[in-house]
Amino acid sequence: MAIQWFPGHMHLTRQAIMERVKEIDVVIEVLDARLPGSSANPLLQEMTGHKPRLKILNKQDLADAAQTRAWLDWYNAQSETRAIALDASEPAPTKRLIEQCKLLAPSRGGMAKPMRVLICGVPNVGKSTLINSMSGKSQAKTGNEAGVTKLEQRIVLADDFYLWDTPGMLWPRIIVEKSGFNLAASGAVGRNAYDEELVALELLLYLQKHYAAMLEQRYKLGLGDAEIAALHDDELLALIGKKRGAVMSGGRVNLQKAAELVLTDFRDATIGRITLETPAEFEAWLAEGRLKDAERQAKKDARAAQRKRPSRPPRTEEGAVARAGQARAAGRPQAAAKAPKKPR
Ligand SMILES: Nc1nc2c(ncn2[C@@H]2O[C@H](COP(=O)(O)OP(=O)(O)OP(=O)(O)O)[C@@H](O)[C@H]2O)c(=O)[nH]1
Ligand SMILES: [Mg+2]
Repeated sequence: MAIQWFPGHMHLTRQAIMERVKEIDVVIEVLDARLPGSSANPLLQEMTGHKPRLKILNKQDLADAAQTRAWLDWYNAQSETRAIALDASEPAPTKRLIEQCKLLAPSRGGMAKPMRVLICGVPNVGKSTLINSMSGKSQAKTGNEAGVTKLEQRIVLADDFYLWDTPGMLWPRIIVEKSGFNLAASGAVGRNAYDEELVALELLLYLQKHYAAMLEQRYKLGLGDAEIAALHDDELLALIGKKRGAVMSGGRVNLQKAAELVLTDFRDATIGRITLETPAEFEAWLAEGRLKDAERQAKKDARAAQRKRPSRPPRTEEGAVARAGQARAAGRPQAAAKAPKKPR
């Protein structure tokens, strides 16, 4: 099951960003520090890749600190990319961000050439919250669900520094299946676009492997790391449901309720500070996703070519003469073979 969510307002955002980016000096791409690779929008890269860009690994307070460092090192080792980590508890990120923007666009500044910055990223990643803490006012609407900001909004940070808040945007086809799951687990996908149980199971699969001790700590399963890792994800979800009282009459575990509990516990870091992908893991998923996508495209092209090909070979004069010969040999009357008329 691939998770896809690209509602109408995202189409409009895509067009708005394409227009706006022409007059922008720096693009700030807000990523989720728990899933930096999966929350990097390839569409955005395509539309804004020619502009200086700063990546912010936001919500670092929820992510695994060691993994955030690994991601920052990975990004900052790439040419033309600057990345910093941030979270909403930083009281005044403005100074740090303005410094970074000036490094990226040194010719901008002053009333004649104000710095124009576009803030974009996937839904619910904290763009509007960041803008509010930068401006020191609640100018942009925020909320803990995907799709709060619906329209682009300009915020004047100083006479020579403008920011544009944009609605969260995903992309029309998420080819890395794991990214769809991670985005849904983080809260970047609309509630009706995914199955909570499947997303929770996929999340548990990763946590079993990388954060088993945290699962034990949170859910008091009475199991060691290796035992947790060896459980089937279905069994683990049922066990968590039982421990947390998600039980229906008759004693059966309510798996939907258990899934919701796990997702909420992950989203607010009650399980602990967790990152769902390393740079190497993400690169491997991306390579696999691209391969599958190329195979899918090749099959689609082959089907289209088949549809275009005529079902019978076109009738040629030589073909008709040959068919007439075959009919004669078979003792059928020649008229049945419908030999072509000779030109007069
Ligand atoms: N823990 C934590 N929560 C954050 C942080 N930044 C934002 N949030 C919360 O994340 C939720 C989404 O924040 P918004 O600023 O509305 O996100 P957005 O990117 O503007 O979302 P859309 O407008 O839907 O695209 C809110 O509940 C914020 O309080 C952060 O650094 N850490
Ligand atoms: Mg917003």
